[in-house]
Amino acid sequence: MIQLTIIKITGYGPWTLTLGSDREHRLQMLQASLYKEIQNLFSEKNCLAFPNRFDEIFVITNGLSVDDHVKIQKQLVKSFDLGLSMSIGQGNTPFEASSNADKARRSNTSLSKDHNVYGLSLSKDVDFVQIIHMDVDGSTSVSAKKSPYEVSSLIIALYSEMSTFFLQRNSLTFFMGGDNFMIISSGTNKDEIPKFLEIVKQKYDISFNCGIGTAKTGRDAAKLATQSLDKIRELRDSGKKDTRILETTC
Ligand SMILES: Nc1nc2c(ncn2[C@@H]2O[C@H](COP(=O)(O)OP(=O)(O)OP(=O)(O)O)[C@@H](O)[C@H]2O)c(=O)[nH]1
Ligand SMILES: [Mg+2]
Repeated sequence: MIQLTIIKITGYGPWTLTLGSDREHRLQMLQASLYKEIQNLFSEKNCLAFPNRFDEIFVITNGLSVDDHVKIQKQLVKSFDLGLSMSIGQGNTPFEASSNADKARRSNTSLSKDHNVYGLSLSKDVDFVQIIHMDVDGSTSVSAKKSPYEVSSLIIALYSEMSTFFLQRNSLTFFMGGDNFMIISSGTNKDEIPKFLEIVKQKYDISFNCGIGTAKTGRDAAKLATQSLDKIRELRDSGKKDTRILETTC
């Protein structure tokens, strides 16, 4: 099972209006610092946060109790004027965990009323995360032939393709910057990756390298996924072997 926490700014829409119309620069700074602080506090606990929409952040929180969430919530309250809700969900797949988190918040099922933490009672049987770190092979040479915004447009198209393909397999895709994507995977779709690689090769003439990491916590799984990806590059650059998909398990 995997545990995800969805963090959302509460009452954000009405609050933004109180700032008047010259507000966009302030909202951008607020969103960037909120993401930074959330990544900072959760990564200290071996969790990993994913930039979803800027007012909503997903975190893999395997091993984190309600109390741990409350402690982080108290820290965040000190730094930001805005309220945040935290909805915790567990499930056999990342999609199921995220749906359970969302259901708990919508039905007002609280784990800590005072601190805006929602969720059903938490099972301790949470010990599995699989992350796929996808990275465009040779994006520097792809970029050299296009203008910067054409590169962005291609990355958005690839993101959309990846998100749709993996959501159908109960997995959640996030764009991490540059030519990097991370998929919180359901652990059953490794055999599906070659199918995805074939689609993007055919449609966009793009090749991806896929490092897979499996561990108990989000940070460890991401570390192993990136380690697998670096190993693929190493094998490629040494001319030993052309591998596209590699898995490391702790
Ligand atoms: N989020 C994230 N971004 C990275 C990481 N490594 C590199 N980047 C970003 O990705 C961009 C592209 O770098 P690379 O993927 O190394 O370049 P490349 O030409 O595609 O080279 P190969 O991937 O080795 O084929 C960099 O400019 C960074 O912005 C990473 O581990 N995580
Ligand atoms: Mg690359």
